[in-house]
Amino acid sequence: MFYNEMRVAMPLYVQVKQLIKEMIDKGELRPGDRVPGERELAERFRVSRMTARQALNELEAEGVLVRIQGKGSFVARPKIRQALLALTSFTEDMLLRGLTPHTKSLKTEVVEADRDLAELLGLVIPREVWRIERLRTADGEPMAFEVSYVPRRLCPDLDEQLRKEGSLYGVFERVYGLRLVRATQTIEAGIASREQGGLLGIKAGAAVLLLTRLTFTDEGVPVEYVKSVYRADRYKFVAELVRVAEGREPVRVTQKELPR
Ligand code: 16G
Repeated sequence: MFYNEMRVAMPLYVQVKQLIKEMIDKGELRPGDRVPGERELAERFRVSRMTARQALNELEAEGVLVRIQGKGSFVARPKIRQALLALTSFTEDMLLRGLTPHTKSLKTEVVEADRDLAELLGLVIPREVWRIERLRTADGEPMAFEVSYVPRRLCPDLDEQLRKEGSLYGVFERVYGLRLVRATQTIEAGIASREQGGLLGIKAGAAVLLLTRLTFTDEGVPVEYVKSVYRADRYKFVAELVRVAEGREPVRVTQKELPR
């Protein structure tokens, strides 16, 4: 089985990995299915248990398989592929994928922005902002935990409107007539705290994606600064990159606009 022309130069564990991936691609193994264990793979493919283990370990590290202690390895569900170019809301993103979005509002309060936040949101006086903590779910599954900061003067009764509408972008656009046109976003690797893990249904210390987004209206007014924690096992971000033509300036954001 291994010694066809294509595969002859590849290390054995890579071949085992490929065979498992092919089984997934062909639908012979579906998300949630148990993958044969080390011993079974070793027997089936006539490789050592160490080779089988290495293949399983790498597939787990790549997020193709999920290992549950004492139970074995299972095919992971495909991650949500989130485009990096479009300025969309969580609600829109989930609906687009045929998933039902839901928001659990954890805390809504008015706070005084500290200096950094005031600078990002372009606030002098008053510096009052809404601080909104929300857990976002799709088909009942926790996906992200978000803390948003919105200048109070732009949205005086945001708490009430959000309770009625559910979608923050919906409230911005439909209630306050704010037209969102662009945002700067950062993405970093992180690990879930115990509290975040509890909310997101993952272990404390599991990989997460930390995002910030600063969103502007068509008049260049900063309307929201958000810090989000996304499950790294459920999300991947996808961007199309274009080579900048000679003599053309790449798109730049000013240092001041760049969220921390
Ligand atoms: C996205 C945004 C968040 C925004 C939310 C609005 C990131 C990382 N997250 O989740 O800033 O508040 O969409 O969604 O940019 P909603 O309209 O469904 O409340």
